Amino acid sequence: MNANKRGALIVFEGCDRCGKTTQNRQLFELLTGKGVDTMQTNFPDRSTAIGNVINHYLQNNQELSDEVIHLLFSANRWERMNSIKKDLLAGTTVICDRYAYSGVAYSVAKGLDFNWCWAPEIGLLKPDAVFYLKATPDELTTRGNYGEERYEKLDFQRKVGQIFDRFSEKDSSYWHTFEASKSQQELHAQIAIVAEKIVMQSAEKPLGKL
Ligand code: DGP
Ligand code: NA
Ligand code: NA
Repeated sequence: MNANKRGALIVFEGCDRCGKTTQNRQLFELLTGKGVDTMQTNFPDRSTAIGNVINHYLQNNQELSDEVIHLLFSANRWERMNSIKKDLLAGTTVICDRYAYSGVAYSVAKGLDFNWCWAPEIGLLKPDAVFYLKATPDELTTRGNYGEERYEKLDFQRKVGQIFDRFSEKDSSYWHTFEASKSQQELHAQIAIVAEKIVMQSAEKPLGKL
């Protein structure tokens, strides 16, 4: 690829079980198939030392205060920033499952202050686009067969969804909302159209910060 052109940072956000991981993979396969140098990543990154603590917390094997786990999730993003930045500048498009918005949504849903939650995310790389897979409350009910992890409870997921809705209104210049209730194929087709535009446009723009 042209060494002067950077890759795009594309983030998927949404409640648990919204279909994000599948869409992330399908987008990766599509872009790669079209010759776009692309990599996939996700947060939390459970492979690091901090990620290991987060993993124990999510599996309910370790109790931590809401503030402490919040800062660890944020630190887990910060510890990956230099390498993601390097990839983007080398021309690789990075598709990321969850980001700072999950950080805020899950903690605000517990009752923490929105601005306090956002503060440690300030300065992270700014996504060129956030693809929000929005599930209706009804749909969350039918998908309610959640697993064993800490946050997989219906009333909690409803609150998380409300915070994502708030971001999608506030940051509408780069948030793109898709109805998670659509079929996998239909969603993929819609996402693909937007993603290809974002990849082209981002190549010419400087990287931003949150
Ligand atoms: P996932 O691997 O995408 O299923 O994420 C695991 C769980 O962690 C999921 O319930 C969402 C939650 N989560 C992801 N990022 C954050 C974060 O930054 N802060 C908090 N509190 N929870 C998060
Ligand atoms: Na999950
Ligand atoms: Na994930």
